Amino acid sequence: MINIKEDEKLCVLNHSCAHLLAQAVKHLYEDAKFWVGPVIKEGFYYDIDLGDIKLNDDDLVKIEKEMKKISKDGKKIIRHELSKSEALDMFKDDPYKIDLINEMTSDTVISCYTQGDFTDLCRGPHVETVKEIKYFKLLKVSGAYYKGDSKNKMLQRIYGVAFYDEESLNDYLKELEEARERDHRKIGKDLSIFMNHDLVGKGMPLWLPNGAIVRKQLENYIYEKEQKLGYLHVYTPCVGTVDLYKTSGHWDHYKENMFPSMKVDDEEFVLRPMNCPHHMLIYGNEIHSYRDLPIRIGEFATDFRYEASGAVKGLERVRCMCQNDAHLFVTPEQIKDEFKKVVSLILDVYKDFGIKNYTFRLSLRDKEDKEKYFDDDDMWNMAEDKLREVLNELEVDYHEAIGEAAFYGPKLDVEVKPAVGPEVTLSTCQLDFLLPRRFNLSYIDSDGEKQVPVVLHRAIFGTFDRFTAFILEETKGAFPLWLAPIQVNIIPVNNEFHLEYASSVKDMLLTHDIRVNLDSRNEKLSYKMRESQIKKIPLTLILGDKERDENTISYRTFGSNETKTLPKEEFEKFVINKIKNRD
Ligand code: TSB
Ligand code: ZN
Repeated sequence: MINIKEDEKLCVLNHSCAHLLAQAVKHLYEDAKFWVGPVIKEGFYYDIDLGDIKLNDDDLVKIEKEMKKISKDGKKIIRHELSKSEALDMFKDDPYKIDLINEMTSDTVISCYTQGDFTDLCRGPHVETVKEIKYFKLLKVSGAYYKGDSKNKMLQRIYGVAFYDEESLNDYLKELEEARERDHRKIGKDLSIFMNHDLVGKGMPLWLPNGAIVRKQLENYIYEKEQKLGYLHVYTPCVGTVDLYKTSGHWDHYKENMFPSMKVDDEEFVLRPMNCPHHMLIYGNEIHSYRDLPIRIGEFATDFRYEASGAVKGLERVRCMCQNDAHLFVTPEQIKDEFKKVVSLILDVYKDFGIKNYTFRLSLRDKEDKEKYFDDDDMWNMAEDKLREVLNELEVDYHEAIGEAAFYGPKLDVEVKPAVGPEVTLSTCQLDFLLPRRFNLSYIDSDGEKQVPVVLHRAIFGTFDRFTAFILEETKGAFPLWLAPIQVNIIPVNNEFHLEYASSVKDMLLTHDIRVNLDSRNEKLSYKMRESQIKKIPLTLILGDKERDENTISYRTFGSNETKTLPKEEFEKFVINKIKNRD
């Protein structure tokens, strides 16, 4: 998808289009007050205060019409430069602009741009006349807090995009439409995977029965893998005391991502944002020898994070999430080997799911940011060098990103691109010399001396939430057989003659715990077959005279128009193996 920000000419046009939008809004809503209207990758937006008015899609159509009218009038866009006091006077009725002007130093050259009856404060540059802004579209409107702060007033943010020719605009809109079709929020709704409800809260999705099946399959899949690799799985509460998070350092370095605390009797709890502290305590519950290490403590752990309300998104970015988490306690000599094993596991899982489009990011600290990152340069340098070393040895391609580390250490993040919106991290593996120290953890080395273990934090799926969002988009909802909520849909050609045989096939499949639906409704065969496709069920069986008389099964796989026939027993083996092999 094109990035408007990477094309200078398109940037100017989109910026001018933001002004055109503001002018049209002012014509239609004379009390409108304007905050900022920047260009973004996908076009532009403008944040506008319309008092109590909440815009909807119909309003966007009206605004767009007005924009077209202004564009046809073809007024010139003229630049003026002013002093700070002139600017303060000119925009005296516009509190948001006054705010902007006040933030400027007195020697800044302040400029504004006028087109007909509308003037906006702006650095520019702009196109020469509004006539040039011809091929544009307003895309959506949403709420946005003034200055992005939830304590401030909610403004209306209108998004749009502009191009120099009609074809580019149409291509772009088509791509956008395709991305929306692939958006896991749409597919998740169509296939009844999850829902949200205001009474539960923002970013707190409810997994519906179909979603719960997918999640359970994912849990089983990764649990089996981790068990084979020697992980020890635990269950721990999804709260901890404030003191626990003071001990870990989250209270000092991660508080803005946490829900506020709650007092019960003489204890003060928080909903946990991470479960590492709990695992530190489990490790510390016993004395360990170097011979016991690595110790790998795993959990499907529910965590809560205060994500900005504008950032929460379907299952991809939630406030209540379940991590496929583990903390690996190792000796310094074991770091490399264990880290490599985690990377292998990530690659192995991605292969199983056919995930190909991802990048590795080495997330480092920002040395200047002493608030977010604990202050111990030696420890950081050692940890960062160690990670680089392993990545170079593994010969994986990666890029470095400053300021993306966890507060306790650098990490390797695997980044993927959702259908809509910026990249997100799926898997992560993080190196930590800090938490084991803060919890006074130790093991006895071969000389009988106490040593501090090193911890690797890792999540292969990341969270079940985000991973499900991702595979919904990757597969467009057409899950592989082993993962699908309904695996087999049986359609008798005629209920009167074939229902009995169809029921026997259903019973046969049920004995193997296969998730099967028998569609015995009195609907036309073609209708039922179409619906089976819409629901993206991997196998649709069509059973009629021939199948009943010859004890066979005719089936279609999702997305194919070819019907294949197998003897019943062979079909039975075929399905069982396909599921077993997660084919
Ligand atoms: C791996 N303590 C570590 C853990 O041991 C940790 O919490 N790391 S994390 O902060 O990077 O989160 C782990 C993974 O959770 C991320 O890689 C990402 O895939 C997923 N994740 C993080 N925030 C969200 C969110 N708001 N919604 C959905 N998934 C999320
Ligand atoms: Zn952790």
